[in-house]
Amino acid sequence: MLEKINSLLAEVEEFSAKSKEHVEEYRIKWLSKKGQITALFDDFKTVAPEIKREVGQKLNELKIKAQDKINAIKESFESQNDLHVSTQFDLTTPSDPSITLGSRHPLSIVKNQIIDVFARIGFTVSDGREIEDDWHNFTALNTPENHPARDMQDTFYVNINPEMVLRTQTSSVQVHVMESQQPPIRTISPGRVYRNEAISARAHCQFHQIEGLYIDEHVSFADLKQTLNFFAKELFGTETKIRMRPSYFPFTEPSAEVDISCTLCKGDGCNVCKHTGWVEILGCGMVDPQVLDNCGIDSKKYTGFAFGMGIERITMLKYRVKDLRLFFENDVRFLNQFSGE
Ligand code: 2U9
Repeated sequence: MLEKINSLLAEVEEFSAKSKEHVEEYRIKWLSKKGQITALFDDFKTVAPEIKREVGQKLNELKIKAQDKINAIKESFESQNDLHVSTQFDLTTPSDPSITLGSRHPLSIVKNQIIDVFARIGFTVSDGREIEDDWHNFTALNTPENHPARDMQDTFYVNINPEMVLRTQTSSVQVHVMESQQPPIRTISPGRVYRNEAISARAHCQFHQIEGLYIDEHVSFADLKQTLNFFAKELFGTETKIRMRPSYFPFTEPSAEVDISCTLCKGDGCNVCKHTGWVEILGCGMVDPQVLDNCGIDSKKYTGFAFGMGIERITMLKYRVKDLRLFFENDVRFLNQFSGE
């Protein structure tokens, strides 16, 4: 019996197969119910006790080697097959022209352009929550309880306890920033805001803002003006001029509204600028010292400027979009016209 086992061991070691069918043929020959190795296990019962140990070990070795050899050859045929399948595709074939790529939403394109401009002069981006408490959306920003901005007509209230609001401005994000870090702070906050307004071509109950904040020692109105001058030229073209008009916001003092020279008529007067030569793009001002103190920043040591703009408004100006509702309808005939990062 030992002789038979040794001869089969030699056969297994030398075995190589030309095809999957050939391997299967040998699996049946050696290991199936009627196979040679299975038959040897049956004969093993009759082996004399004094050589049983030696024969048993050899028989087990034979069975394991045969199984390993069959499995290894089978696997090598299967991986060759995978390789063959993958090389059936021509990876250089141009893609199906009927599959069109999507494009970025115009509001995202303009938002990213604005972020890029401010990133170039050291502003970071701060994100925050859309459902805010009264302190971060109103009180810290110097908006007293009877201020019209808090009116039910303007603000969406969320009826949970304590009462929360859908943020009406992204400056709430910057209140969190000021509460958690000391100056220098130079950050912008892009995001969606909500106001309870009737939907029309010029207004919506949701829109997008970018608000900016710069706080350090000796920050002045001149810094604000230069920053916004740089921004306007970068976004609308180097020939763009800005002008500032006095205004009022509860969180800034003094406050101003900023116009740019009309991008369409270059200041000569047209329908877009209502024949004034100027178009309003944002609001700004020096952060009210009370707001700094509210957020744990020493207003005797630090000053700061802030500004805020509506992304829809800037996008409408840049791309001459006449109806704000188009931004929210997801009509591909409108969206297809925009490309960019
Ligand atoms: C902090 C303090 C003050 C941000 C500012 C404006 C002026 C402004 C409007 C423009 C059009 C909002 O989208 S809009 O309706 N915003 O005019 N925003 S100053 O002031 C801040 C910001 C953060 C801590």
